Formats: sequence, structure tokens, C-alpha cells
Amino acid sequence: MRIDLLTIFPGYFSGPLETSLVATAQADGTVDIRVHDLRDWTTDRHRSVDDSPYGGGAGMVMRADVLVAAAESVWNDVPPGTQVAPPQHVAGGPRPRTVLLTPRGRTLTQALVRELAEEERLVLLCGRYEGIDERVHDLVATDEVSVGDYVLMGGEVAAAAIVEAVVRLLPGVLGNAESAVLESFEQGLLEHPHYTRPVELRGHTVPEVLRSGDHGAIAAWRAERALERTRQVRPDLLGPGGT
Ligand code: 6GU
Repeated sequence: MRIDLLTIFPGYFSGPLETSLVATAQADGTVDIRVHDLRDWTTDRHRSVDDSPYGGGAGMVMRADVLVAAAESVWNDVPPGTQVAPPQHVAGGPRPRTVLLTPRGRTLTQALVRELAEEERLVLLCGRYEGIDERVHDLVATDEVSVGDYVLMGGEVAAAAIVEAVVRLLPGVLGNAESAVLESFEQGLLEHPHYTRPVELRGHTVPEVLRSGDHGAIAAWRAERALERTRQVRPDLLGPGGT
């Protein structure tokens, strides 16, 4: 898979992309991640990616002309400044899945992550400032995604979250194929508790059943604990009635 990140803070991604399994997945060719600086598509002396809003009001708005030009270049894999004709065109087929990260998007779920992980290419466009010119929504984004009901200063953290969630589903990234399936949410529940050694710590002991060797009893205990935890913390995952 190839992932292109469009941001005004390219340096932000050096940590997340150079760490752990995401770094390994790039090194072994499982994923090709490219970070682009949106300012490379500006044409004015100040390299402005934002401007004041029509109609007035506080704050700045990200410019559609810069974002559309950047998306067209990245879609077609051509350098900044290259004209794409006709506009909006993508050589060789439909535009890649292009996700605009914005608090007004639909909330990221594991179901959407699974869907995104099936794509050949992903383009993640990080919003900044108070808003984004509506024509970016019209002309560029195939999806608009938020990572929760709170407001960040920009979409970079959200894009990094998508990269992690998607890359871990790519073939060969997780050592144990099972662990991708058994994690929280893949079964619609939060995870059961985990324990490793020592068996006793400051008076807290590992539940007897986990040391019993009775795999049926262990599976039943885990299922119960997962359900109990989900009821307590995320009853919404259980649907109406809480079953
Ligand atoms: Cl994607 N962007 C911003 N700015 N805030 C958010 C978000 C995204 N998701 C949740 N809050």
C-alpha cells in the first residue's frame, strides 16, 4: 500500500513513521509512506496556505486552490507546479481514496479502518486553522474523518492514528495473525484483562483460572470479563438492551 500525507507540518510525522512496526513495514516494502509539505504548492511570496474568510469572522481558512493543486499532483504522482489537465483528472483511473481529517467528519471506527486497509493508495489531508474552504470538500475529499468528539489543533494526530490503525492490518505486519482479530473492537467488545508474571504483586494476584490450564474455563472467563468491562465502560457498543 502507498500512503501520502499532506500537511503544513511535515516534521510532525518523523516520530510516528520512524517508530516500531510502522518503520518496519516501510523498510520491508509493505507500505510506502510519503509526507508532503502543502507549502510546496503555494505560489505567493509568503507561501500562504490560508486566508481570511469571506463573510468575515475570526480565524483563517485553508485555501482550496493550494489544496486542490496538491491533491492533483499527489494523485498523479507529479511534482508541485505540474499542470494536470483536465482539472481533477487522475491518470489511469479513479482518484485514490482521499481522506480529509476534520472534526466535522464521521468518527473513525475499526470497520472504516478495515475498509481503508483494502485500498491500493490512501491520501490523508490534514486540516489546520479554523476551517477549510468548502471546495476542498467538494473537489478533493472522498471521505471526511474525525477521531472523536473533541477538537485538536489540526488533523496530524488523526492522520497518524489512521496510519497506525491501517498499517497494523496489512499482511505480515503483526507477528501473530490471531492478535489482529482478537483485539478490542474486532469482536465488538473491549478486551478481557491480561496478566503476565509475577503471579503476585503488592497483594494483587493473577486470577486462579488463568493458571488452571483449563482452556474452556479460561475462554469462558475471558468472554465474561470482556462483556462486563464493555457494559461498564462502553455500553453503547452492546446496542439497545446492553446484550
Ligand atoms: Cl481529524 N481534526 C481536528 N482538528 N480535530 C479533531 C479531529 C480531526 N478529530 C477529532 N478532533
